[in-house]
Amino acid sequence: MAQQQARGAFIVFEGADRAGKSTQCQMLVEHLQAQGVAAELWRFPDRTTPIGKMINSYLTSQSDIDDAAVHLLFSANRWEKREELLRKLHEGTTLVVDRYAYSGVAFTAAKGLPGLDRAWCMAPDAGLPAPDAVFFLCLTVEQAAARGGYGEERYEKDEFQRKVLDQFHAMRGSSWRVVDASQSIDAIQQQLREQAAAVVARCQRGTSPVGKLWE
Ligand code: ADP
Ligand code: 2DT
Ligand code: MG
Repeated sequence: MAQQQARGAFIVFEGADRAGKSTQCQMLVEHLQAQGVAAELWRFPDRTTPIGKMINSYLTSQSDIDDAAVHLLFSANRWEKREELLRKLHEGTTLVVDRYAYSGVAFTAAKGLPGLDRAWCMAPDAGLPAPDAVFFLCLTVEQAAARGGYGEERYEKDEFQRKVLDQFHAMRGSSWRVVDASQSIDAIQQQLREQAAAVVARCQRGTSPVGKLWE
């Protein structure tokens, strides 16, 4: 039988651009810390590493990178953080992560390029640590548009965002909690806190080892 060990929870936020991921992640981490839960906010891409700097340069259109190659860079950016991520979880730290491999698959598959279908997009992330829960903040492109204009980054266009949303919906699995992101910031946060508390408690009991994508 697998050894039982208390650990931190691995919680991922996904959703459309401007659905409120960054706002809610930040609030959830502060709440968990105030409750005495060791918790850290992470995000992907992690733009601070050498690979992350290449990704940042691509997203801000300072460089062009082949679509397949940049997809592999986004995945490599997760693999380079794998050891630290697992160490933190096993030390008991809960990680609240702003985007993960689901964004990786959704954004590249949404390009609709020959050869880069969903199966191809999923392959490089296979075997990465799987989150204990994915909080999907669900908002239409029209609702998101009411929150103000896009920034300057690549991918921030209505038509493309619609295709990304279709890809996300096609990937919804059993660990996903879909939250109506059109509610007030506080109402959403309340629901997330309840869901997160259950996930954190389950991981603290030590009965669920960290899984692997895409098993
Ligand atoms: P994301 O990280 O998903 O792109 P942000 O958290 O950066 O989204 O939020 C995008 C914008 O929408 C910000 O200006 C934020 O203040 C606003 N916002 C976030 N959540 C809500 C909400 N529930 N209702 C209205 N505006 C929101
Ligand atoms: P933000 O920093 O605003 O979240 O934007 N992306 C992200 C990918 O194309 N592939 C990935 O693997 C990940 C994690 C989504 C980051 C942008 O990068 C896109 C929007
Ligand atoms: Mg954000």
